Amino acid sequence: MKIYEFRRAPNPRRVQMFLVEKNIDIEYVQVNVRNGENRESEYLAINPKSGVPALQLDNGNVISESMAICRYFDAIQPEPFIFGNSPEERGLVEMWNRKIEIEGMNPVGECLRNSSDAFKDKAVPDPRVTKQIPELAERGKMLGNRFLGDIDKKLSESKYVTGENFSMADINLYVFLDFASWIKVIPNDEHQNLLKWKELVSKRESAKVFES
Ligand SMILES: N[C@@H](CCC(=O)N[C@@H](CS)C(=O)NCC(=O)O)C(=O)O
Repeated sequence: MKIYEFRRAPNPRRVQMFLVEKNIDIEYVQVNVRNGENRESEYLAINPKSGVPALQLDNGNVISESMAICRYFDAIQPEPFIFGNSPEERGLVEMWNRKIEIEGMNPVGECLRNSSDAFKDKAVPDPRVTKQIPELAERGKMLGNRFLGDIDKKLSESKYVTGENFSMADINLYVFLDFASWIKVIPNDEHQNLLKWKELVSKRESAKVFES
């Protein structure tokens, strides 16, 4: 079993952090998305959509999508509980995972992919040509900043995103913050709750994946 990934890319980071929290060791194979290796036939045979990460099982089957990969390992080894323990907690983790992805990560991705030369004709993770739309970059940055305010407000109510327990939502938020800094969407003095939370999460062993 192995995971195809690109170490410093945000979606692989989500899986890396999750696996450290779970204490699961796995073989990683690097696919250099910067030089387009993920759009070459060898990798497209593994994931036809070209995105990383992708998990290849020992029987050859492939699971792509970061959250699906995490869910696969969670089903094999439920503890420690990262997707919540009680039904309520599970619902909240799912809710915040989706909000962080839809309201945070996607706009930041849209900003980057619609403004950077590196993504010319590659505005979505798909091997087919997709033209950039500069207005989406502008809107993505605005929405990224808006999300900083929203999540700061949420964190004024609880220690972690969904309550008193660390969860996948915290991993997603931590990765979002790093990704957002690429487009200069960065918490400031108005985001004290978020800054305090970031300090807390940065002390976890799993946050060290950002050093690799
Ligand atoms: N929805 C997918 C997104 C995968 C994705 O977009 N991965 C990025 C890296 S963070 C990628 O492969 N980009 C390379 C490209 O678009 O060429 C997931 O959650 O894993």
